[in-house]
Amino acid sequence: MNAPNLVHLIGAPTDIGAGDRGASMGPEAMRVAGIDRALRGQGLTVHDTGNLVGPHNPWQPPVAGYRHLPEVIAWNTAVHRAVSEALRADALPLLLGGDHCLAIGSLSAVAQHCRAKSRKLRVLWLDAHADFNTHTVTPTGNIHGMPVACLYGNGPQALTALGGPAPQLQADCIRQIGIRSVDAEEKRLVHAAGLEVFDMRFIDEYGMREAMNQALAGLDADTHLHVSFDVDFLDPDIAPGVGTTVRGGPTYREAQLCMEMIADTGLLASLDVVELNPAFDVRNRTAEVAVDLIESLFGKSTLMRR
Ligand code: B3U
Ligand code: MN
Ligand code: MN
Repeated sequence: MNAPNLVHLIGAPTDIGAGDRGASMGPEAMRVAGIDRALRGQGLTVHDTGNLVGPHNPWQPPVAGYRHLPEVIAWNTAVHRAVSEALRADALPLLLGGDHCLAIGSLSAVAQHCRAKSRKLRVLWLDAHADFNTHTVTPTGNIHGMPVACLYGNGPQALTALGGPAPQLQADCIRQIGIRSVDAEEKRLVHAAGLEVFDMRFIDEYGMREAMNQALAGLDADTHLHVSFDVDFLDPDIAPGVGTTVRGGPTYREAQLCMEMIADTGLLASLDVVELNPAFDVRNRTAEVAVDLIESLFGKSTLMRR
């Protein structure tokens, strides 16, 4: 099956799982930076479904290891519904976050769809962080640090079972790329779960090309490829507009190659773009870089490509 030609833009204007306010402005910043025009330029049909609606951010401290759990559940329920609807319409859901807790709703819809269609699923998690914390080990209680754990069945039932009985993801379907900030206890959990991680040490030693070759190995025409793009994946020099900058991330060129190699598979079938925080940005530059990279992810190439 070829990648869909129709894209559903789904705005989720919330910072409910984050440690800073402002990711709620992400969807509008992406629109202002021209996401719609960029995708149309790649020959895609774009349907902007507008913004989902959910509870406001009450900005309260964590309760039993979770900050804003009821609100996070409400937002993810809405995301799950919208992403499921896009997939049913044979469209490619492009979730405009919002913080990374929303990947729980998005990926549980994708995983459910793949199970129903007997399709294989590969997830590329582009991030500075592993997002594998649980309520017992989290240093912050912020649920944007927990989506991968939830998708592996480790979290509150209302989140782990959004797409049917947990776990939504099988242990071997995810590849994490660009990781450079993992909490001490979280690290132990990542090792115990056997996640395949291409951290910055790997990218420094072997290069982005080798990391992506390995991360994309074993795909076939029947694989649904999902990219969860946390904008803090990028080096803060090119992407200051995120809540949790971590120095030493992929450069513009490395990020471009990463996106181009994904595009070359022709298998991209769903996408999250999360953690863009215009409150920390400079003249919307991070949103523009994100749009630029997304163009490459959807196949923009220079003359040199054969
Ligand atoms: N690991 C830390 C920090 C963090 C995770 N994801 C983001 N920040 N964006 C935590 O709070 O769990
Ligand atoms: Mn993340
Ligand atoms: Mn991150």
